[in-house]
Amino acid sequence: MIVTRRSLLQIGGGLAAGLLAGNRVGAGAGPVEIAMRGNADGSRVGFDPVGLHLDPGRTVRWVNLDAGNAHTATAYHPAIMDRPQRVPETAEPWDSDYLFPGEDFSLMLTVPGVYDYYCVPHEHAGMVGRIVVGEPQATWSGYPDAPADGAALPEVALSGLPSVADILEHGVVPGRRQGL
Ligand SMILES: [Cu+2]
Repeated sequence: MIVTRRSLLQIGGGLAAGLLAGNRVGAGAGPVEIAMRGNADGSRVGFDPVGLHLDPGRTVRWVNLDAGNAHTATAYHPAIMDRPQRVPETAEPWDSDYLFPGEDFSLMLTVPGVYDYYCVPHEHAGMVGRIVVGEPQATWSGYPDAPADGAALPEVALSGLPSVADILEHGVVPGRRQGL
């Protein structure tokens, strides 16, 4: 897993929306963008898309397109604020730290599996996301809806995660964008 430092945003526009036409996002092209969106008072926030199916080795770039709020993209992992592990066992956890409006954070995902992540200040508002890397394997059984350690996420977070089946079927699952 390779992390690059966040950098100032250069808005290309419509990159995430452009993914909606396709199925699984194939290897080869540039970073796949996930927008961080929100309204002025932070009561409605989210990742868009909220679900992605990627080939191993693809880079994801979270971009804060929300003018009014800082956001993070943070792996569910015991090493980061002692949360339940919801990324593949051999994957390194990540935390983007706070991204202010216009900032972004990039990460290459190489280990196949299901990655669940959240926004530290907005998990309580259901700001979570899920990325599936590679083809499902039998060794994924029980994951991610029954983590081995039995620790549960807040209901608002669990209900915000798209199902693995939906992600595999559609490749890209758009986030909630009404009013954002
Ligand atoms: Cu947030």
